[in-house]
Amino acid sequence: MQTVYFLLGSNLGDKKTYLKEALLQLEKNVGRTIRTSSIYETQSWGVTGQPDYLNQVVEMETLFLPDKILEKTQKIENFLHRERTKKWGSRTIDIDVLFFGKEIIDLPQLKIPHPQIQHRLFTLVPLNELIPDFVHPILNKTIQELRQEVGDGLLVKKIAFTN
Ligand code: PH2
Ligand code: MG
Ligand code: MG
Repeated sequence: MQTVYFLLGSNLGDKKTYLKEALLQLEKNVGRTIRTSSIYETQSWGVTGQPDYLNQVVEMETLFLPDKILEKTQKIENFLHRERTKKWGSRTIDIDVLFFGKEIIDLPQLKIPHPQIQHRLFTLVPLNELIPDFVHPILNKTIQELRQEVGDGLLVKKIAFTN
């Protein structure tokens, strides 16, 4: 059994529903949810002029190995109408593996920890809600420390839904 952290992101269509559906599909196909972060409205990182995202981190326990998890998350993305156009293009759903326990994986198709974690407030803020003291296995800093160091200047706002 391993603990895996996913980042969910959506900036196209009914974003909140896509996050919810992605979580249901992960529970059906990948593992059991331990905790979820709040949902955040975040300004698009890397490409300007795109709609804001909703982002959320999910903590799960799983029996699957990372390559199998990648296969499953890609299937879920396709099922939820993900179209792969340009790099960082708007998408109904993006499911990224952030951490798989403390394991380090460096394959052409899969890098864990996710190589961009330390540059992105939209990832570090929800992650910091769940695991502030988790030490990044490559950078050897806690999430809290990384969160304090990053300054991409983009808004990350917690949102409360009424249902
Ligand atoms: N994902 C990206 C690129 N930019 N910006 C925000 N705010 N949230 C994302 O999930 C995101 C992004 C590539 O996957
Ligand atoms: Mg992504
Ligand atoms: Mg992705």
